[in-house]
Amino acid sequence: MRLHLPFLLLFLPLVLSHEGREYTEEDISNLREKWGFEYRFGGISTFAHLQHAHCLTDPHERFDIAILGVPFDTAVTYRPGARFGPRAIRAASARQAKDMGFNARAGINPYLSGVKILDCGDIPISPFDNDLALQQMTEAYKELMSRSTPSGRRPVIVTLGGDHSIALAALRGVNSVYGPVSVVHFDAHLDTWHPTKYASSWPSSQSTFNHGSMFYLAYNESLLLPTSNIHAGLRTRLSGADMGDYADDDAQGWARISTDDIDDIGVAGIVKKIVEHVGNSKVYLSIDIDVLDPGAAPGTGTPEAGGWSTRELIRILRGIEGLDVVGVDVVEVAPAYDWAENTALAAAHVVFEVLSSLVKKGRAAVKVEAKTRDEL
Ligand SMILES: [Mn+2]
Repeated sequence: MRLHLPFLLLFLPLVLSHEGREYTEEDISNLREKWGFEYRFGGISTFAHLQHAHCLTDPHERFDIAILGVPFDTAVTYRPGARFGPRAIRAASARQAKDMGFNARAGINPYLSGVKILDCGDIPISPFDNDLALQQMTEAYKELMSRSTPSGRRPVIVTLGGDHSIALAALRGVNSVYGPVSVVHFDAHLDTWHPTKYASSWPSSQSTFNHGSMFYLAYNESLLLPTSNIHAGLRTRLSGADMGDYADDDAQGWARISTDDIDDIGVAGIVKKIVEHVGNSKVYLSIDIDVLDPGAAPGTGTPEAGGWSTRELIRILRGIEGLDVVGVDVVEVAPAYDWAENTALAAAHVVFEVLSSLVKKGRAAVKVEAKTRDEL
């Protein structure tokens, strides 16, 4: 140990000379040529190796699409753990990258399209106080939705959840720009439950905000269009001894596609039903990963047996690529219950499909605008 100080002093002049080294542009270009790449399994984990920016604190960083982590899971009715969803989905997206990102189904590479997609990091959210957490999420969404994209529009935020309750804050953000929107909701569960359906003799204001009631709350805040919302992939048990939950859901303006419908009307029938139902309205796309069968996605908070395969969900998402989507979430990935990254991989791929659709639709819109200007 005593030898360390003299030993270090011996090398001090060498260290100082390195600190003082001037790098030419050629030196830097050599360094970049040698080290300026990442293997799929290397690098700091952002979604699909996208550029990271702390968008909430840097209003000058412009983007068309933001990947935003919302690590919140203290509003769940069963298994917690989705606070680790964003980092699991990012890790599982590692094989997605610019140079290997062409989506053959969609005919586009969302990462080589000129559309600026940033990984905006996570919203810092209190795990101790859900009233505060909802306020923090709401402010964060409204802040990011108020930004202008490079082409002067409003950005689309693609959320990595988090439990499903975060959709309330995301819808408030979307509402601050567009007013009420349609919701296309992939889920095994309704999530329109009146908060009193969760029995407690200790009611409180915070307990009304949970991951099975956020669309009920959104309806009561008039964030949804009155009749153009639709669930897809339902197979939940209902409360009580009748169809009362469906009646409540009807009253909130929702249509329902059950998991079993895929056997009767197929992927094409489901796509048709969704597209016809929401029409040209602005759409918030909310994807609870528990819509998938637990065999394909075990890492989730409230698994329900007998769900769709990942392939079926992907094909349905491809089918609805023309919808006017203004906000997206992929939620309820809880990696502690996952098996070999199955759930996180499914979520990462679902995000890839959604990004492909957003970019395709966005580029089409840009082309239309350009043509109009030329004609003038
Ligand atoms: Mn849900």
